[in-house]
Amino acid sequence: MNNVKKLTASETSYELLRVLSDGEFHSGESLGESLGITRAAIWKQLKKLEDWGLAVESNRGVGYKLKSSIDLLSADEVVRHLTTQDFLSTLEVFPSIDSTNKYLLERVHNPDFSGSVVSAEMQTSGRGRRGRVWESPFASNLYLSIGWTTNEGIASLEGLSLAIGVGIAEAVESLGIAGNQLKWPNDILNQNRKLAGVLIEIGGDLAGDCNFVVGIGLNVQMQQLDGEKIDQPWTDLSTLAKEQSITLPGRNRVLSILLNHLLPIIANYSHTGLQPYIDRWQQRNWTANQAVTISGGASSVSGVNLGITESGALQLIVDGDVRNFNGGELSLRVKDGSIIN
Ligand code: BT5
Repeated sequence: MNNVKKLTASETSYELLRVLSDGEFHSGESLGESLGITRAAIWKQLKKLEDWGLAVESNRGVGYKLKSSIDLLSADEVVRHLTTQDFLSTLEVFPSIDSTNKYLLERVHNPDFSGSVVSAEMQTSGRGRRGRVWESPFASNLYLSIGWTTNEGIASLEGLSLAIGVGIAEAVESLGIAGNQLKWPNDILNQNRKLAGVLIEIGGDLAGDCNFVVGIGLNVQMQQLDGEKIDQPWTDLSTLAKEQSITLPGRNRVLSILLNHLLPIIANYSHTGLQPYIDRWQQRNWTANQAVTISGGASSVSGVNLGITESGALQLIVDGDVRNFNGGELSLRVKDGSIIN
């Protein structure tokens, strides 16, 4: 078995939160003792938790508690359930980061870049495509990036975001959740609500080995208030589990399951290409055989959605002709002409 470097950030505030994560009262004295700091220092650390959007209740003479218990990430826990350790070099978990993709893109020259995974409880600048924002509230969802290197050239990665979409959908289905849909090129929906997104970014020098980062945001248990900032319908695993009467495992377990599906796809993609994933993608094609509009910049074309080609292009029937589209975005045109992103 591979010796995976596992690192869970050991910031004092994160350690403090781990003690409080049971949702029970803890006295200032006992918190100070378990962390080896003074009571005054505890108070300072508690303020930091508020920056992460967490409400801490205090009761004179009793101590401090969180509003409710919280399921925190742990690199050890994730690795415990991994069946794909051999693909992994490092797994890092942070309480807060600007963007997990940005973090790995800044480390493409690290010797253990290929096979490195980074995950965080929250992102302060979580990114989507074209400068869009990925809402990333604390300890609610999964935000992760996987770094990899291929010497087969950038062309060998064609269609990878579609294969990743299949991997995410299958991971979610292995939890017992049905009804996932794949929206070309990179969204995972469930009953027309966005559950997850994928952002693949290429780092460094394009001439030599190709270093890339696969970023995934998967909603697990997002508060309504956080979701209000999202300008399209969204959902999360806990809502789906409730709707489908399923018991969901904790976030660490979900993260392991996700990695078990995605690491082999990424590791082998330069050799397999999109071929093994095409049918699995088509089965989940959102708006299959329906009228859609594809838009890129100011221009847009409408046609009937036939699904993807072998190279991962979207195929539409436009005015009786079959046409392939490689860039742009898909948006569904509903009968009254309004657009759902
Ligand atoms: C994506 O972009 O769907 C790619 C999202 C990738 C996020 C991951 S998190 C880990 C890694 N590190 C990063 O910094 N990013 C990656 P796009 O197709 O452009 O979709 C963005 C749109 O999705 C936004 O404009 C919103 O409409 C919607 N959105 C934002 N946050 C969302 C959320 N948490 N759940 C569902 N939809 C969201």
